Amino acid sequence: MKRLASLALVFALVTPLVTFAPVEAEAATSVATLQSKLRARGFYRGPIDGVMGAQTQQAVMAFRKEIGATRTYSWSDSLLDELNNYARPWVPYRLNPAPNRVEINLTRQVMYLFIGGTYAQVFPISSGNGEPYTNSFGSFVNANTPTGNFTIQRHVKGEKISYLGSLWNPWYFTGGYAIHGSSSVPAFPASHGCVRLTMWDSNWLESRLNVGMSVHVWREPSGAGPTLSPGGALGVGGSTGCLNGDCDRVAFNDRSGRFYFWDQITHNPAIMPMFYGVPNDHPFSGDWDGNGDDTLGLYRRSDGYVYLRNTNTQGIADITFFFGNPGDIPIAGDFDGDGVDTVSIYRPSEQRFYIINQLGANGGGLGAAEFSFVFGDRGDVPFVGDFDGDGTDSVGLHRPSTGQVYLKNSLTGGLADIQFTFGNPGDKMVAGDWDGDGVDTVAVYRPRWGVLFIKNSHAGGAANGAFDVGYLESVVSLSG
Ligand SMILES: [Ca+2]
Ligand SMILES: [Ca+2]
Ligand SMILES: [Ca+2]
Ligand SMILES: [Ca+2]
Repeated sequence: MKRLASLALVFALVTPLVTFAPVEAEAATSVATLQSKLRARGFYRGPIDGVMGAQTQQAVMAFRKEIGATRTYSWSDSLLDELNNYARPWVPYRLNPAPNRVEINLTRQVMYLFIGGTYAQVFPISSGNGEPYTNSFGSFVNANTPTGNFTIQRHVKGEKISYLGSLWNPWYFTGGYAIHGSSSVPAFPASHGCVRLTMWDSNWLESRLNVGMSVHVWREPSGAGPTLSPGGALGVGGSTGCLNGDCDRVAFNDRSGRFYFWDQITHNPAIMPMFYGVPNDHPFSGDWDGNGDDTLGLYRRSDGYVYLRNTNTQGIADITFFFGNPGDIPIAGDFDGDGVDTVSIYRPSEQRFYIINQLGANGGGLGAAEFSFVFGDRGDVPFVGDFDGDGTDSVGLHRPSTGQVYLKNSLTGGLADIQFTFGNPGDKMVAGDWDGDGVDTVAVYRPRWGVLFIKNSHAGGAANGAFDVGYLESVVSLSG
C-alpha cells in the first residue's frame, strides 16, 4: 500500500473521498414469480404454489450450481438478472448428437436433459465423492462416477435395494452405475458413484428416459476444447470475415491463471494453453517491445504491480512496475502511434483516463501521466482500440447496465464519437481487427454462455460471428 500511496503522489492527484449511501433492499421477487421463472428456464418442475418448499429450494440450488454461484438453497434477488438472461447450458460439442439425451456435468453437479435436440431441463445431482469404499466383491475402490459416453442399459421401476443402499427408479448406464432418485441430494458429490436425483425429479423423469438413451458424463474443460454449434439456439456460427489471414486473435484466461491462445478466430482454432500469473490477475495485452507482436500483461490487484511479458510463452515477467491506485484499471495501447504499446490507467472513481506513452522502469513505478481526460460514467468498463484505423489507439467504454458502447477517436473528454448498443450485463468487451481491414471493432465474451460474439462494424444488432469457447473468465485481443 505504501507503494501505491507514493505513486499517487507522483500522479499528484487528489481523489476526493466518496461515500456511498447504503444500498436499499431490492424489491423481493415473490415465490410464485420465482417458481415461474425457474420453471420457464428448466430448473423447476413442481407446482406454482408460492411455497418455498424443498422442491423449489432444490431448483434454486440447481440454478446456483449451474451459474457457479455459492451453493445454497436460498434465493437472492441479486441473481435475478442472471436468471432472466439464462439461455442454455454449455455442453461439449458433439458430432451428430442424439436429439434425446442426458448430459451430466460433474463439475457443476447438474444433469441436462435434451429433448428433440434442444436443452429442456436442468436437474441438481450428487455424484461420486471419490472416497474409497469396499465394494460387494470385498475390494477397495474409489467412489468415482465414470466419465464417458454411455447408453442406458436397463431400468428398475420403483425401489431397488443394492449392496450400498436403496435406489429409486434406477437407470443403469454402465455396470452398476445408475441415475436414480435419492432422499439425499446435497450440494456436493456424496454418492458411491451413482448419479443421485431428487425423488420428485426421478419420478418426473420416469416417463422421459428410456433404455437405449445416450448418457454423456463429463467434467467441464477449462477451455480445453472449443466447440461448434452451427445453427444453435444462440445463432452460434458465422465467421469473422478474415480474408487475408492477417487478423487479430484472442486469448482467454480461466480462474487458475491459465491462458488459452487461439491461433485464429474460427470454429476450429488450434489452442495453446499456458500458465501466466495467479488467479484474479487482470489480463491485458500489447506490443511492449514494438516488434509487431502483442503479448500478455497482467495487473495484480493484491500488490499493485503490472507484469509484462514479451513472448507468449511460459516464464517470468520481462518487465514489472507498480501502478496507480487501488481500483484503477489498466488499459494498454499505442496512444501516440509510435508502434509501441504502453500501459495507462482508467480511474473509475473519477471516470478519468490517465495516458502515459512510456512503460514504467523495470522494478520501479509507472511515471507521471502525460495528460488525462474525463470520459464515461460510474460503472463503465474501458477498452482500447484504433476505431478509425489511423494507426493511433483511443478508448472505448462499455456500460454493462444498458449495453451501450461509447467510442472515442481522440484522446479527449466530451461526448463519444460513436455510440451503439451491444452486449449484456456480465459480458467482457474487447476490441480488435477481426476482419483485417485495419479498423478495430468490438467483441464480447459472455462467460455464462461460454460464447464470443464479434462485430465488424461500429453498430448494434446481430454479431457477425459467434464462437463457442467454453466457460472461462475473460478475453484479450492479440495483434501480430
Ligand atoms: Ca511485442
Ligand atoms: Ca506508443
Ligand atoms: Ca485511431
Ligand atoms: Ca476490422
